[in-house]
Amino acid sequence: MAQETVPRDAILQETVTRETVAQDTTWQCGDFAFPVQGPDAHPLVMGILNVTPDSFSDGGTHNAPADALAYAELMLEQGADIIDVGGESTRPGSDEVLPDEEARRVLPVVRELVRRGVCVSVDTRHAQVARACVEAGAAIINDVSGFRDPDMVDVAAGCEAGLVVMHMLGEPKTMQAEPRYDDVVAEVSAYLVRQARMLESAGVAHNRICIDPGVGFGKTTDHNLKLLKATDRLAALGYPLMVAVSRKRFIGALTDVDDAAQRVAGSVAAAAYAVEHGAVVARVHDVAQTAQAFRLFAAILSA
Ligand code: HH2
Repeated sequence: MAQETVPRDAILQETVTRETVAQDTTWQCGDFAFPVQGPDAHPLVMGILNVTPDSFSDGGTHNAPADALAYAELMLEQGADIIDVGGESTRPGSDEVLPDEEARRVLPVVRELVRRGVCVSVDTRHAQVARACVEAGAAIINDVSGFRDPDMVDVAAGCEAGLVVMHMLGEPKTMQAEPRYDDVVAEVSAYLVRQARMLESAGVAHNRICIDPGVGFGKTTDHNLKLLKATDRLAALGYPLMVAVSRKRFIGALTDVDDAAQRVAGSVAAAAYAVEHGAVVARVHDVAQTAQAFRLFAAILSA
């Protein structure tokens, strides 16, 4: 992977320097400006809308555009700020979906949600799909491959969408084979800062970038826990931080719950922990439960 070519000490030094830089007060996503610092800030809920036959916890449940739109409306009523539309499962071991097929799945849904004024994120690692969705009005590109593809960087630099830069070790097909790090928090932090700065060098404004350590993407349960425990350190890197743990396998492993749909309480607990430690966006399947937890949190903090 590309990060191996950059001296680690240099990256860590940069990371430390960045900690002293004040964060932007908003995350700018096209025409949407989400407050992420200061009195107007509140944790943002990104509702997951998978239009795939095979996603790990909700595959096939709202594949048809009409079902997907109805489900998006439900999540918006429940408190979602953003709808993240995905047409390719990136669960461990999954095969890549060709961009034409992925675009065929997501575009009708993206177009209609944009028409309704929704802040739409597209969850894709394919530049062709990202470009088509941004042209259709999507306000966020959520790239689980962290903008490694130069074509994806071109798309990012040529638009005003918000960007989610995620860390993934390798590719979904093989990432869980034997993930290894000397220091998972330092290595993931360094990667995220380096990719974010690469995007800034390509012309992307700092306040468009959000970072995500990629829980479950080439990480063991222990790696995931270390990253979650380091939320405050990741949140201090100078970019809004996303927590995306919803229903993931490590929650099942830690709580003996095989059925992903039954991992809601663990997911909400982990998201609430992360938000309390500085994360500002939560990507979740269970919007109502997460929004309820965040509202309670806010009430306690402002009492
Ligand atoms: N996880 C998944 C998909 N997209 N995006 C970000 N930024 N962070 C994540 O951790 C992340 C993501 C995997 O979850 P899901 O979409 O529910 O499943 P699948 O990939 O099987 O569709």
